[in-house]
Amino acid sequence: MIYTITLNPAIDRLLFIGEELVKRKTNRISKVTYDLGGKGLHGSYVMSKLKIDNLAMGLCGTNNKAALYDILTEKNIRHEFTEVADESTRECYIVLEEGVSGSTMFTEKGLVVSEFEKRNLLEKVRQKVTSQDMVLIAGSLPQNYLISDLEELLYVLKDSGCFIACDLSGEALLKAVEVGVHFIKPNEFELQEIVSKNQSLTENLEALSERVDCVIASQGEKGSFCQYQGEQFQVIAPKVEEVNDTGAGDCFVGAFLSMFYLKKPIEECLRFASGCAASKVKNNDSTSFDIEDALDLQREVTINRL
Ligand code: TA6
Repeated sequence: MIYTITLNPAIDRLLFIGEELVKRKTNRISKVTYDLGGKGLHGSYVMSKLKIDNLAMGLCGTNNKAALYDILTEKNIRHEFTEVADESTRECYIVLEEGVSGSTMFTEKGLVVSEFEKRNLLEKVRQKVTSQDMVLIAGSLPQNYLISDLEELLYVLKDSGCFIACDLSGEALLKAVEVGVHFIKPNEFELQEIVSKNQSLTENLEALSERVDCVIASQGEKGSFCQYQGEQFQVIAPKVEEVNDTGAGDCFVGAFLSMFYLKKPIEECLRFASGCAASKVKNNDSTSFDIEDALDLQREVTINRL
């Protein structure tokens, strides 16, 4: 079983602007749509679509829980959230400009969580996770969820003996490395925050791999680098027409972990994940990708053993 833990989920509000965004001008919104937000939930979306048994956990606000649960039901995501009383799951805003590839994201800070609710989540995790499981913790932390809270959660997982994957950033990512989780996937900005500026990417990945079994440094449309079992791989992503890059990294993580969980060879995991992420950026929402398209696109992925 794979569990995903999204400590600070979101409802993404996608704002479509009819033309290019211009400062000091009234930029009219031509369309508004909603999608799932939060990196762990995106992972669960991919796993569910690939028919990998998974359960989405985490924290969510009671005020608008129906809106979040409706999206999860619509996307066939099995979930068991720890509810945070009198709080709202945040909204994140994704701005898409007509004729401009990519997107601009504005994220709210999110939940304020009580000690009681932190404990409830911890207990739920302790009761469910076993050594056979894989757990993905992904996304930002709620406002008063401290690094020490994350550390406690990571040690509960360590004690269970499960495989721990983290898609975190900043201090949270540093803590995950310090604790010695099994997988991390920093993007180029997140990597810069935790490594030495004087070393090359190759050296930094090697150094991180002393504590973390599988390290993937993602580089957007260029692809990624992976360090695993003493080997390094460069993954060159297929060229596609990018519409919305939001969630592409999450799609990669969800697809990679699904294949890894099925014990597929590392190159196969990387190739398929790269195909899924490339398919994702062709879609205008935060989550959609097409499995057939991903299978086609993975043939265009180049993997170089370094
Ligand atoms: O990666 C995309 C996404 O999960 C969006 O759906 C959006 O809600 C945002 O990231 C949340 O990011 P954060 O790092 O604040 O958890």
